[in-house]
Amino acid sequence: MNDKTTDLQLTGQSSSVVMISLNEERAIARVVNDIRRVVPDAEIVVVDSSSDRTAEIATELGCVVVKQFPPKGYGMAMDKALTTASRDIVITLDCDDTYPVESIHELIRKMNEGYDLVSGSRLGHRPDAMPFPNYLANMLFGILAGAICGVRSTDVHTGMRAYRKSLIKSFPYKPEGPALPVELQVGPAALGFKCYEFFIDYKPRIGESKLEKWSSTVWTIKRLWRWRFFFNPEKATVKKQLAAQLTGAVK
Ligand SMILES: Nc1nc2c(ncn2[C@@H]2O[C@H](COP(=O)(O)OP(=O)(O)O)[C@@H](O)[C@H]2O)c(=O)[nH]1
Ligand SMILES: [Mg+2]
Repeated sequence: MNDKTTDLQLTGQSSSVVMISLNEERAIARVVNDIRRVVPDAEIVVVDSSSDRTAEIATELGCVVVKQFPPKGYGMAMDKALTTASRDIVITLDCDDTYPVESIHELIRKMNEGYDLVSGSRLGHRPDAMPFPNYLANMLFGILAGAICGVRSTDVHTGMRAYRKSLIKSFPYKPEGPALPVELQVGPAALGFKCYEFFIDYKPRIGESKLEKWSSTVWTIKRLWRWRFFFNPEKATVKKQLAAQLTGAVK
């Protein structure tokens, strides 16, 4: 790939940046403007379930805004965002200014090296912006991903990732519940998609957190269990179906 092609891709030409939002009117303009500064040519998709002005602001800033109201929860909103994205590389972010937008370039660079999924882990060290109980829980979920699924990841709940659109289309995730990032990390890794993880910074949030800790913990365990590495008929079936799709046996 020549330098010009690489430069063009780093402007976000082949990327959609997708976010979901629940009452993020204080953060949305800053986040969208930061994304535009880093990847001016990227499509920006916002699935909004707010009762405040988040959707109006995102529309004024030229985002593709999909309204999902009343709110259906994290997973259903993220599913809508992932499937609305129209470009080859689909990048997720929170709409709260916590993720380092400049790291989008590293996500794109790694995707251009041929990875199907690139993940920004917040847990290189304990981020000041993450409450200690959340940090411990996230560390534990990473350990459980190894123990239950045989997948190495330090942060299965990060909201900053890049996915190949074809992965989103072919991978049979279940969107219900607040643990979709968990399934979207361990499932593809367990099925043999090419995954890469690097450490990112994590900043203090603008606005109130919408995290439901207990529900999130229960759904995390459920989703890890779905991709458990010891004998698991569901995983074996999905593997066969994917292999058949790839070889053209199933359309
Ligand atoms: N559309 C939509 N967005 C949601 C919903 N729940 C959370 N969000 C958004 O999902 C993102 C992650 O939530 P956040 O409160 O930042 O959780 P945390 O990062 O785990 O603390 C934020 O951009 C929220 O506004 C929902 O039900 N619908
Ligand atoms: Mg957040």
